[in-house]
Amino acid sequence: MKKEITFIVNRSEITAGTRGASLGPDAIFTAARAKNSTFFNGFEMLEIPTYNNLLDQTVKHSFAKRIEGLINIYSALTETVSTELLKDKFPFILAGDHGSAGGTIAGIKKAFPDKRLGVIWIDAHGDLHTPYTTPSGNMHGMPLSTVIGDDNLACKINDVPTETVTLWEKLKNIGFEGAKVQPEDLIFMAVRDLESQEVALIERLNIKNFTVEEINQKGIETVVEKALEQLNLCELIYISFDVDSMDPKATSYGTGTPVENGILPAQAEQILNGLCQSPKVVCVEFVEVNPCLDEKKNKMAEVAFDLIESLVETIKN
Ligand SMILES: [Mn+2]
Repeated sequence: MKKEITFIVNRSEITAGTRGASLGPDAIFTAARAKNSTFFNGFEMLEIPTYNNLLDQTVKHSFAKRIEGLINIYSALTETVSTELLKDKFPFILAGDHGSAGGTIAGIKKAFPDKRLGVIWIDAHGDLHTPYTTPSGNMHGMPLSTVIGDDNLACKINDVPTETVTLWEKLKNIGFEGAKVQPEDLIFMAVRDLESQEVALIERLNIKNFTVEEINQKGIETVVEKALEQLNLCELIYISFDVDSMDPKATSYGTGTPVENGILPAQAEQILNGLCQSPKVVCVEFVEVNPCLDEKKNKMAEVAFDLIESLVETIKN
């Protein structure tokens, strides 16, 4: 693809339900250094300001916890991602929790408002909740709802206060107003832990999920081909990689919400490298490494680093 990469480091964990994901990017740097690797030397590294101090304060919006901080993160992220894209750079985001990924997507649309954007979301979770449907209020379950323009009111379980609604509407319009991705341009891979509200939305919008079973049956090459084929009409593609897409037994429990029976690291490598063969891929994000929860010392970050190293080779060449 021959693109110059800019790493964007976003040490935020305000949208997760467990603590420690803000240490994820540094755990990945540590994994590299432990191997005496000079991999990260020479790349431009940009940082997004954090609002993790909100975790020390009382929650103001129980159906959209710390949304006031997330708004600031979306603003900074849309600005940084769009600026790098317009400089013809390839933004590679290393983030804490997954909650800010909607800001990355908004940043791509800010740079290229008229281009049709496809999203490949590799994750154990659907991340399609809204303040109206969330059982926990944790916003790492909502990033995709901030970009597809559907609040899933049919599955409403919460009476959301007006002040929260105002901030939610603001969040959805940062960087680019309204829906940024059409449901048919959103593809899930390895999603296997969904709540009933998300299942209903996925069925109503007919969102494709390549399950772990399907990936195992059809093989990576076919799955990559089918995914890119579905995004045929898209001009740009963004890939969001949550490490919990992988099987915790083959990696570790070093992530906020591990789910059994995921894909293997070798499969993740093949999927990521296969997708990034497409010149349409303009941005990749890695999220949810949590070294505080890792029973195998820094294993999850080590796995993530190996994947990043391999993927960067594909993107650069
Ligand atoms: Mn996840």
